[in-house]
Amino acid sequence: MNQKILVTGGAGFIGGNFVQYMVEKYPDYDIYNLDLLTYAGDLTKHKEIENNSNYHFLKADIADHKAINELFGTYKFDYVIHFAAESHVDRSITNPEIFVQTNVLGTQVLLDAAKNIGVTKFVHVSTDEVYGELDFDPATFFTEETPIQPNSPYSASKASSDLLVRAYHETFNLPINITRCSNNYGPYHFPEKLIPLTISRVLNDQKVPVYGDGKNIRDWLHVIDHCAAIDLVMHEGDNGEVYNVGGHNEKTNLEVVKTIINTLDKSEDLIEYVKDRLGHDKRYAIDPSKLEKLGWQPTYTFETGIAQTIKWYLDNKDWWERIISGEYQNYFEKQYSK
Ligand code: NAD
Ligand code: TDX
Repeated sequence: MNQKILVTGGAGFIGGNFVQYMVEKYPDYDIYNLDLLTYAGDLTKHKEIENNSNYHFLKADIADHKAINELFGTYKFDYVIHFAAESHVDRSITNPEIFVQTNVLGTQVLLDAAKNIGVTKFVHVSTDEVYGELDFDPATFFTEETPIQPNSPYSASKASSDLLVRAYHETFNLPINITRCSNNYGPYHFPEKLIPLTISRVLNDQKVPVYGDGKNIRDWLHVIDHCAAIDLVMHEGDNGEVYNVGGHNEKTNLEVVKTIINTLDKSEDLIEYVKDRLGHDKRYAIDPSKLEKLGWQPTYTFETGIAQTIKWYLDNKDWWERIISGEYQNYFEKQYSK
């Protein structure tokens, strides 16, 4: 019988890319995309796979205990790859409650359901932000042994969910892996995040808001390299282990924004320095050597990945123009008028 893979959050950015990657790579697996379709979820991205016989969509809230247990009872999933979350740091500063509801309670509900049916593996997709921040010493990196020290309500909710996943492994022997990836970018990235926000605004000749002095550093990874890492961990990861995911692509925010402006042949005058994010982490940088030993290598450098991504946004204006013309307008005005 085909393996049944439950992908939560498969209508979002990374989960959506992962669903497409899996549907195409594994015709013998049944891929179940479970998503609540919040503001960040969108099914139009799956036009090309929605009629494939190995793709299925289930609409549900991961924090709805009854609905989730019924679905697990009906489908008896073999794997759970858990992406669904509230994912934007700025929104967690203005409205933290939903982050606890979805990221913490939702993860616990899924863990319980997975325990009850006895899955082969539960892969929890987490973030390097649970480690807190690094200073600007380029010789320092987050390893899997770095203490958990989250600074934002978003990262605190992700860290809490990581601890629950770990506890279900220790207490109930649930087979798990936790992945902690650096900042992703690529196709279908929601334009509230720095890279798609910059590309969409520069293409419309609008100012790009840069927080503080623009010198904060993020470690960027193309989303397809993240998908390949999760594919590897799901199949080969040692039970109970945490794997950091990152490709050594550290850039200041200003470097990222200037690269996009220059690639699009626009003026750097579009940069507008705005009030800093509260609790803004200085620097993230991943040591991915544990995952590399498992057999993973990224395929994109930042330079090749950002060129591919900019081209994708040029070729897919319909997708992001529809998003930024809706409720997003209210979000943007509120967020940047502070
Ligand atoms: P996203 O915001 O683009 O997508 C989240 C998806 O989850 C959406 O489709 C949304 O509808 C769905 N969702 C939200 N609440 C739900 C609920 N209660 N029930 C069911 N579905 C719900 O997020 P993303 O950027 O694709 O991130 C996916 C995961 O990867 C998150 O867990 C995030 O913490 C993690 N992560 C993200 C990054 C990054 O750079 N974006 C890096 C490392 C880890
Ligand atoms: O308008 C902006 N101006 C700006 O200067 C925005 C939206 C962001 N920034 C800065 C803040 C960060 O230093 O750019 C950097 C990147 O910001 P985001 O795109 O919001 O990402 P970040 O906060 O680093 O978190 C992302 O990576 C880790 C994802 O949103 C998380 O889900 C993931 O866990």
